[in-house]
Amino acid sequence: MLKKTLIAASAISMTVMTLSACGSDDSGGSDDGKITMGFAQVGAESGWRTANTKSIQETAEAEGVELKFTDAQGKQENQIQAIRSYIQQKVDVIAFSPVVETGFESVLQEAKAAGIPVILTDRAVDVEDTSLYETFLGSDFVLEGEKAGEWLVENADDSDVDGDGKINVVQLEGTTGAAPAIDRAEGFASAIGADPSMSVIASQTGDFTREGGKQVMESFLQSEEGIDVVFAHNDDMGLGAIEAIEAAGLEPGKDIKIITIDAVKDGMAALAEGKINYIVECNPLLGPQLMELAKKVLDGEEVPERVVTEETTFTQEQAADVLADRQY
Ligand code: GZL
Repeated sequence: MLKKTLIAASAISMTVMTLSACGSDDSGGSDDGKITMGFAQVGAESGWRTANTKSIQETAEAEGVELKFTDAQGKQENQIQAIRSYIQQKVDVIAFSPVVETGFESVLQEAKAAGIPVILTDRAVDVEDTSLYETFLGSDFVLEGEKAGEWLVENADDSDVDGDGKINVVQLEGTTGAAPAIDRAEGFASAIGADPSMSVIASQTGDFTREGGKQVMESFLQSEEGIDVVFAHNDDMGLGAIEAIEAAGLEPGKDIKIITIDAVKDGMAALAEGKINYIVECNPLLGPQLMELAKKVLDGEEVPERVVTEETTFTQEQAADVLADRQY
């Protein structure tokens, strides 16, 4: 199947439809002709994930897709087990957000052998054979990291908080091995490379959780001198860092600048309050596009290899303007 990349509008106008199973005769989809989808979710580690799960569950409900849903609690073995159970149940289509990039090859081969199409959402897998999945729906994480780094380079003057001529950045990484963690770090590093006064002096995973971000930031405040900036791979770790910075008697957003990614409500509130300095949006509302892609795949229609969600960025002033209207 010829595939291509499609930059999808952030909100594809969607007619609500009752998606009907168009798989092969022996597909184990529900008897009443509705599509049966097996979805293996990463977990419930962050505000972004909660919003992502809500979008998928609500859209399935609205569009008459029978959704079998599992929460892997951040464990790859649980995701693999869930996918295997969907294969045994002969669902019409499987979708999941791979907790990490590697280690899914064999279970994807089992799904292919069973004739069940797979759609990747949110996070990508690193596989040789891209025919193991139909399409990838999600963000360009490298671009998200670049946007964060470019803002810092553009705002370098007032980011050298201690005035030593160097801008020392500590990085709170997402889950080790996860596509957003790998790619956001890559994009950020490439962007700040433009300014020789900037460097990442310490970097450690906080596993995308608020508690993880707080604990790692506490250790950085003990071990590192002259921290000017925190770059957190998601809002939740940035919010944890705020707690650690305040507990150390410092003012987040002023004594230490903070840049995060996601733009969930709690992050946007902290941005509007001045405790975070800049947020790069990562859109979790993938439900409508996922159900649309599932219908196309089961109808045998051509789908793009990659559907990249459109996203924006927010300054403190912009956050104050949009906070009341945020959907997540
Ligand atoms: C990004 C997603 C990341 C979010 C985190 O698409 O995979 O996982 O940035 C979430 O908040 O935990």
